[in-house]
Amino acid sequence: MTLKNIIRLSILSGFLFLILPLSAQQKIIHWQLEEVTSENVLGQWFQEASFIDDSLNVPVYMEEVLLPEGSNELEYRLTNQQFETVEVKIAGIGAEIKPVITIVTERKQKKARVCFIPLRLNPESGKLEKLVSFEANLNFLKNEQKNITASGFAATSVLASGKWYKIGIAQTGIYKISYQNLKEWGLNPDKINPQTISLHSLGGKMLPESNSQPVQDDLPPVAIEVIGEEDGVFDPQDYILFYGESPHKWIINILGQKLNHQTNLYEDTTYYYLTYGVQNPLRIQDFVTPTLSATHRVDEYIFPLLHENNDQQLTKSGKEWYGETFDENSSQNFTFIVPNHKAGEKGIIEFDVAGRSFEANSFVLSYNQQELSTISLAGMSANLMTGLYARKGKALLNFTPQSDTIIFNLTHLKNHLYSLGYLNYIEVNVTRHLIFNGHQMPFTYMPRPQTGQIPEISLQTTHSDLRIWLVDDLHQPQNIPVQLSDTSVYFKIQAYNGHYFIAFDGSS
Ligand SMILES: [Ca+2]
Ligand SMILES: [Ca+2]
Repeated sequence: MTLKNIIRLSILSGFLFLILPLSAQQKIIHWQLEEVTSENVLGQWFQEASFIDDSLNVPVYMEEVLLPEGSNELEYRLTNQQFETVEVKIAGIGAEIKPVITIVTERKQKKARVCFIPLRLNPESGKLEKLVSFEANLNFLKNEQKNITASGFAATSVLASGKWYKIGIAQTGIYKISYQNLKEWGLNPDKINPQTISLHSLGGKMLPESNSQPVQDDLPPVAIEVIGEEDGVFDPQDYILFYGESPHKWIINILGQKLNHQTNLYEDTTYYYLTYGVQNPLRIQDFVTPTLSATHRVDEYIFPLLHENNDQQLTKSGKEWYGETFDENSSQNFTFIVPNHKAGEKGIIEFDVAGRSFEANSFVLSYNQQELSTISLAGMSANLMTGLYARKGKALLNFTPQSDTIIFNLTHLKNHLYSLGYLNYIEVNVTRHLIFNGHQMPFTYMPRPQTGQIPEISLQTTHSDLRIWLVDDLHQPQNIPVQLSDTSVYFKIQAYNGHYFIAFDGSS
């Protein structure tokens, strides 16, 4: 079997925590008045604000806490809270301030990101109040040794019983868990009935940014395939296959005939939880092929690529993180590899930048020595107290790839020594021939205007045992029974909307 191994393995058998020394910090929130005044708009801002909550239009407090070695959870409690009344009405603010804590790994460093809206509705007066100071009580929690029965989770959680093994994945793909993997994780596969193995995950969704929105705190099951489970014995050659999805997603955009990237702002890992001893756990089912005749044949697909580094935040009011800086290094190249690109088909490129300069400045994007697009940015005043730190710009355009290797040049043009440019991201969508490449290959079906609704999708390959799963629903992937010709596998599907697939090579 040549499937990808589990990339990042974090095995947590049970969740018992050791508590490291407690620390309390006095915090003050420096509120400032803004010009906006209206009964339903909070005309206030505070220096410590990190971004605006989209749904409530109020600033959000964010704090990042480095986790000490060995600690992987943070408990954050607010005590000695001091409030002042605010004369506005905002629906959706609760009586209590509830921090949302997300553990993120950035540059191999584990951090807890604590976010909350520093507002509450005083249940007695019925008035809105802003938090002006509080004491932050931090408990660094540590996951203890292996093989401890779970405790410490909500009683309603599926995690409350049985033994749980946590698997972290960073890339979308088919993952294989072997007999040997289970042994390495401290399980005894000889004593496990493979028919009772169950996998669970939330699937790497972004947590709602508003703490008034509910967070799903239980883990739905994910359908898996367990090869060799029929006899009820986990033999050394038996294994588990599952579809794991990265927290960073690609979303089919039929109108734009492209895939839109959706970067998860808080996580770069999706966690899957494996357990056993479950009655009727979910298994992968076969997809039911439509009986109607195919309306057209499809042998190409739109392949998306993203260049995005999220290393720095520019504006206090923005959630956006930026990557490369254009300083003295004002011209940089970006390379994208598109195996089997379809010659003559137009690609779509979107790039997003920011400039910080007293004077007008611009970004020029070129391909093959030809200018494709210019983004012009106006100069800005240097008053950082207004929160305006940089001006943003974005462009979407077509280009025609000339080869499988595509190199773009991005140059920041400026007149002032202290002008700085920043790249947010470059997103590229290019048409590829549907030819199986590597050991596994995610692909999508994108409906086009004026085509029928029963495409016959044909994937060129020499593997007679190539498998394809339909993965529209990451909790319920379906196995597609494919037909074979000498050079391809093919199948029909009813397609009013786009579909997500993954092909993988099941040869040993
Ligand atoms: Ca078996
Ligand atoms: Ca970004």
